[in-house]
Amino acid sequence: GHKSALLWFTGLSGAGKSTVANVVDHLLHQKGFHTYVLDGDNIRMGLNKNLGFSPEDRTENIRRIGEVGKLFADAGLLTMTAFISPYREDRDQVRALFGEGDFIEVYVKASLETCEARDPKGLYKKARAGEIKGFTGIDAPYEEPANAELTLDSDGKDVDTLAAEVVDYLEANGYL
Ligand code: GGZ
Repeated sequence: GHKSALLWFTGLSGAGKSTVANVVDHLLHQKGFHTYVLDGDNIRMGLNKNLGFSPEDRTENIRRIGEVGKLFADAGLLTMTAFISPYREDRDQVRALFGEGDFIEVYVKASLETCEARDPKGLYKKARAGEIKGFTGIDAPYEEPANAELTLDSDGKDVDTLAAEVVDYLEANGYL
């Protein structure tokens, strides 16, 4: 068996949080582990569909995701979450729900330049044009983690390399 834990991916829109988390999910499934990914597709479309992107709503978004992540971890799943989670205090509140070693903060680090160049949904372009207000990195803050367990260099490495680094971390630290 594996040690249930919550892998909390944080970073800018376009940094690759969801993509990396889904590759890790696939790799762990192949190794026979029970895992689950919480991301905007299954949370912001459902449980949190009444929340937007004001600072208050983001804080509530993260609080609920943290509580759901705790339930999934209690159920024995190795769970991954992929949300910008821009506020350090909000991430630390989630961390506080977990015991030592059960919360793993993974900073998917990409420069704003990289994310803007990728712009898979054209949202940065809209934010620059003023069509979206309060977009993270443009006119809303992103507070970098101070003590992430793992930092992934998304400017310099491809998704498969980053996913392998996460799996290596889990193996090296006795989670798998
Ligand atoms: C940031 C926004 C915004 C604003 C819509 N700011 O690339 P995406 O599309 O799929 O990732 C972004 C996603 C962020 O939702 P999160 O739940 O991760 O945010 S937070 O943790 O801050 O609550 C982006 C889209 O939603 N999006 N408006 N204003 N991202």
